[in-house]
Amino acid sequence: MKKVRTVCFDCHSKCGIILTVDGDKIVRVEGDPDHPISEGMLCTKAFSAQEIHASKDRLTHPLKRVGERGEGKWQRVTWEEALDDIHRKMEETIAKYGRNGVTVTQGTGRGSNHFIQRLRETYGGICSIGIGHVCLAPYLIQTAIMWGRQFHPHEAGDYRNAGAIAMWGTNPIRSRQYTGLRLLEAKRKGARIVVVDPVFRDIAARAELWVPVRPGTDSALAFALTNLAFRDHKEQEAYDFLSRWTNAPMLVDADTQMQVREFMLEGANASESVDLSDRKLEGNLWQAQSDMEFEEAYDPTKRYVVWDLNSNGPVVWDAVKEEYSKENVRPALLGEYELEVEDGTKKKFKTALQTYKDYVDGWTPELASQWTWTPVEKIYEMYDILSHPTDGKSTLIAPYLGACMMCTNALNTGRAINTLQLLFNPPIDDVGGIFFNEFWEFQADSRITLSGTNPQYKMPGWDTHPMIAHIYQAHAHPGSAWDAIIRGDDEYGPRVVISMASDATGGFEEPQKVVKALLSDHVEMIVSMDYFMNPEGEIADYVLPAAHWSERVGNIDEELYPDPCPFVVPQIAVPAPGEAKDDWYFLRELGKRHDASLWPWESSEEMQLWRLRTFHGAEVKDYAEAAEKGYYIEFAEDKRIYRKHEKGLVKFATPSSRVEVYSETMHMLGYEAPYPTYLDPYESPYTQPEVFEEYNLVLTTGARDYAFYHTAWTNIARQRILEPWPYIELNYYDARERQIGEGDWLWVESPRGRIKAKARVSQGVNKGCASMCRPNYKLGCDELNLPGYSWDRANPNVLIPSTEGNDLGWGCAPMRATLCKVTKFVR
Ligand SMILES: Nc1nc2c(c(=O)[nH]1)N[C@H]1C(S)=C(S)[C@@H](COP(=O)(O)OP(=O)(O)OC[C@H]3O[C@@H](n4cnc5c(=O)[nH]c(N)nc54)[C@H](O)[C@@H]3O)O[C@H]1N2
Ligand SMILES: Nc1nc2c(c(=O)[nH]1)N[C@H]1C(S)=C(S)[C@@H](COP(=O)(O)OP(=O)(O)OC[C@H]3O[C@@H](n4cnc5c(=O)[nH]c(N)nc54)[C@H](O)[C@@H]3O)O[C@H]1N2
Ligand code: SF4
Ligand SMILES: [Mo]
Repeated sequence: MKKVRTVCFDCHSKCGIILTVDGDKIVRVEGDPDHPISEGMLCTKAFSAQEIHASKDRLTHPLKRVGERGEGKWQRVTWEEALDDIHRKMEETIAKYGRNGVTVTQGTGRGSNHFIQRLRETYGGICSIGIGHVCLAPYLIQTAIMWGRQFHPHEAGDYRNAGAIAMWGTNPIRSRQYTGLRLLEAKRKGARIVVVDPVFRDIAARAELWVPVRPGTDSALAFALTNLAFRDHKEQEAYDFLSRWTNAPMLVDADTQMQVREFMLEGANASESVDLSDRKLEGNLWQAQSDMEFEEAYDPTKRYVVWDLNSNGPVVWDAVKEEYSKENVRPALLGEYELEVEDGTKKKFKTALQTYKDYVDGWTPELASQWTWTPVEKIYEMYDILSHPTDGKSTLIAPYLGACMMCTNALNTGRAINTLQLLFNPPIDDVGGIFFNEFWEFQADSRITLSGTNPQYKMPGWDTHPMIAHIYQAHAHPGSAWDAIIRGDDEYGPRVVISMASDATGGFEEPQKVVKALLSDHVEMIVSMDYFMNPEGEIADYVLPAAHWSERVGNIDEELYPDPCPFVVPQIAVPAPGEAKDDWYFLRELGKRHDASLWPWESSEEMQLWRLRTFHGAEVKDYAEAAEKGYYIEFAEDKRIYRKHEKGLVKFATPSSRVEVYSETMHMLGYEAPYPTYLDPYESPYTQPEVFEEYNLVLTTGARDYAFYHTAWTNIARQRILEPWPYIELNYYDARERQIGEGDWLWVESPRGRIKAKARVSQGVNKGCASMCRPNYKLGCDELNLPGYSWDRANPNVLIPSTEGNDLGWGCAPMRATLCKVTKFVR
């Protein structure tokens, strides 16, 4: 018997865990009390480690298809044979069709994000069909545009020291347990908690106020709260940050919606004049921003104008030097000011913040209540709580997947909530506020990812959703990619699909289309690497067995921890079944076949050690020594430097070098205005009333369950027993109107298709709304005699459109706001 300290990676919480092992068996599972984040906490999934490790369903050897696609006839092959063949096919296909010919599909990060990108770059920069159109990327991109740096609330929010907290479309008790821990600690210290969610879930039971919303309308709620904040002159309380570090005071030309530049003023140097109507955004701005090289060709002057209350006249903000043209400036945040312009006439200009205020002035709580289906008194009550944090501490607003990542108005909702947050004057990069952690820069470091090695190119969807597929070049827009495959598009349609730790038939919207694409003659090779035979694997050409976290050292590399931010050194506790390998092995061995010099490591231990030494300065002689130490605290605790922006250590890499509450970039990318505006969901009672006549419930899909990590573990008895059947949550009155009772089997239908689910009826669902959780129950559980439903019979994504109703630029699919109907299932 031995004890092994390692990391659970059955979700992003990555709790520290100690396994007691007897031979190849895990006999005991304990939380690691010394782990700096989880502090000994584990959830139920961790306790299934032995069941997962020893599951009879595990893939044990590489398999090659011998029968027809999907026929289920396989031949065992060696890793060498599989890797050689996959490599050869990739080379041939890239030579014939170019870089879009081969794609990697990705679900959530499972510890290989950087090395997947390295593999893509190794092969000349191949395509990726990732889940970044939803998940956290819509939040990161929104902060990258607004703040010029990326963060998300679960890592950046210092909840423990806040006095009021809004958990807005996020349920960390299930989804990110360390935030849950921190939230409960905040509550014990007196913090006031508000939860915004169409469904009353566990986290709402811990809150002072539950604010139900109609899915997909959170921006309206944000505008109403902003409206109230302006009524209370909250911008004056936040004056220091807003005036000094944001572009709120910059003057705006109402005719063009552009910020006023110095050259537009009377007496300015006319030779510096630029034609602002002819601006283009190109290249990989995401990379450029993280490299702090964000020089936008369309405005080389970068000299903006603000109104100085001290001198009662205009002053120029030089965004390159980051200074005003004179000393002792006190910028006006709100108001309208008259300036002499080029032709000598006078013209009035409002500040950027005033322009936004004018917009939200129309968004009274009463109006918002009509759109959001939130009782108006709840909006006032929420505002009151956020305005009165306990002991005068900070107010933190944490929006996540439910609010601003998976609906038609996703990016603008994120920006609206972020702007609201600024009006509550949180400490910026300081205790109780929003921390600037550094791991995003580190994650994108080109020494790991090799990003920038290959020239930019156009991925599928670059024309319809330019932000994701071209300008920020994160991933192809999935719906466009599947369409390109179905069309047999030689330029944009991938022919080889490699799915590692990703089941394309489970994670993406409208899997009918995904499967049609994968089964078409245009796809010449599919590779699936998983723990189990998943539905995509069933139609693949190669199925490769993956090692679980208890059996591997690789795959633990996303430093997405809050404060502190440790780099944790995992250890192998038990041998992987058969020839199962960790994902880094696959990436490394494939990468070597193309260019061995880019993959100089012999093992995943070496890869971890390299990272540890290169990025964390660890001086260790070998892996055993690193593992003995276990944790390397980075960027936090006593190493944390506060208010880095004030010390020049952090830049806001935006065109104005300031946090942009007013974003010309967003406007240039096709959004209605430079400030956030409202857009009702594409398929809603108001946008499509004729569809609503039949499909008369507003549906949100994908809320997390304790028991499952996305679609994984429905075959593991210890997990499945917690949620044995697919279910849909309905409001009690909606159920009664339809004569539906608890536990009834229902058809859940949308204009795209139908699936099965059992009714779960309560008053904890906003009336008129319905919710389905994420697992699609693809695998059955023999031990409990419970069925599996493959990809098409209980998977809520069947109901979601893949190209319609997406967020304009980023292409977020409307997974959290469409319409459905429910009818009793007649056997
Ligand atoms: N309708 C709807 N759809 C959603 C969402 C939603 O809220 N609503 N959420 C979206 C989001 S945010 C995300 S991130 C995606 C996630 O989607 P995915 O990450 O694609 O999740 P899964 O469908 O579980 O597919 C992952 C597969 O990888 C396997 N696997 C798990 N860990 C590993 C590993 O370490 N190595 C290997 N090789 N295999 C592994 C699992 O067994 C599983 O079959 O789903 C998205 N889809
Ligand atoms: N156990 C477990 N943990 C996970 C995962 C998992 O599969 N299982 N997946 C991981 C991944 S990849 C991610 S991205 C995170 C997601 O983390 P979270 O965003 O915290 O989790 P979700 O449960 O997807 O969504 C949170 C809440 O949003 C609500 N919601 C739905 N629609 C709306 C809406 O329109 N407006 C508002 N305000 N709320 C809405 C849902 O009812 C739900 O309670 O979870 C991670 N953690
Ligand atoms: S699955 Fe549970 S124990 Fe494992 S990392 Fe996530 S929260 Fe922690
Ligand atoms: Mo995600």
